[in-house]
Amino acid sequence: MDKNGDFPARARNLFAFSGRVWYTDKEYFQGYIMAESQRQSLFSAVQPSGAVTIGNYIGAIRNFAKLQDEYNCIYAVADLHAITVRQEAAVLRRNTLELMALFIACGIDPEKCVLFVQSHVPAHCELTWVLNTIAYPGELSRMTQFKDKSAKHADNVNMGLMDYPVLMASDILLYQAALVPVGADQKQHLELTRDLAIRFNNRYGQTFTVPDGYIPKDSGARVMSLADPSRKMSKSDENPNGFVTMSDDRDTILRKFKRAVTDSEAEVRYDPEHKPGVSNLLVIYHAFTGKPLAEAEKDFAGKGYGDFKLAVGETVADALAPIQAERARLLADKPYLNEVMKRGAEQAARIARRTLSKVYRKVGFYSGE
Ligand code: AQP
Repeated sequence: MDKNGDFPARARNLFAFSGRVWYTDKEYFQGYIMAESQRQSLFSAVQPSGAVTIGNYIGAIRNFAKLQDEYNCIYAVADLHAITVRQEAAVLRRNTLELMALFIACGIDPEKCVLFVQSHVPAHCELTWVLNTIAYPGELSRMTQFKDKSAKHADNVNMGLMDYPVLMASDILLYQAALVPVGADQKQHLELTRDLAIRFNNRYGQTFTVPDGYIPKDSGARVMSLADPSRKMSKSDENPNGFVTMSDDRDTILRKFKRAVTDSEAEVRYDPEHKPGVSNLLVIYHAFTGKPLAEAEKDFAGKGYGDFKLAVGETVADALAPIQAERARLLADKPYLNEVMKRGAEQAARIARRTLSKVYRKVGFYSGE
């Protein structure tokens, strides 16, 4: 069945026929149903809290399209999460549309995946309320991201910032996702999602699938800032030289890589502990070329850092060019993007409602039926 709960056109049409065709297609139909029911669901989201970086791309988004033929994939633009730090309304709206276009430009096919904007599906907030009643302030205040963001936004340490991981748990658990493709920075939040799912299941009976993380095995799980390789690359970094966005033009990309912090040696070697800057550039090069790190090192043997940085910058600019062109084409077609997100929200709401009804029944809410 598709995300609307309908059978695909081929199955629908052929199922209605009779005779020889009926027999053949009954087999097709049964095979199709088996394949679909054996598929696991997968959820992930990205915040429209700024221009998406190559860190977000390498750690998360580039995996999204790869997984869409194997799993029932559900991907969201997480605008509810984004407002946990101050956003300008017009900018948030623009970033939301741009992220939707970027998802599609990166190969996510809205015909294969459920693609939607988080605030369009009220069930995310509704489940968050219920999960809040089994989440403890102590565990939420211990989250690294909460501590980091509280320090960074000391004038705006709000309840939403602390509740961020509970909303994230709701995002995932609503869709009974078995897998969650994220970068390494989200590992702690994912652990909390698992804890909440297990806690709820123990208290109220089996309700949620307990999800596993799908964290890139290679070093791309944590891309570091170009300006300070001891910190992760973040789209909300105040220093724009720390990150490369998916929409930076070629000159900007080359300039940022040229300024990237390295070290006082002159050897291109992967050694994250002693050479974090150079190692980070090698990881980025590896992510965009697919070359193993050892082979990437060989490409720059005997070369200076100037040549190395230029080559990494050119590789990234070349790889981003077709994505940027497709994103621009999609952004020029706003009705199409609106249509995709509307359909996605309807599909997501239908799946989410099933889980939410179950949760409401288990906790004892009177349905009125
Ligand atoms: N530097 C990174 N390296 C690898 N993966 C990363 N991710 C984020 N930064 C890196 C992964 O990108 C996905 C989307 O992240 P998000 O937008 O939901 O939130 P975030 O993790 O807080 O990302 P940012 O860029 O740091 O955003 P801001 O600055 O707004 O907080 C996630 O899967 C994340 O793991």
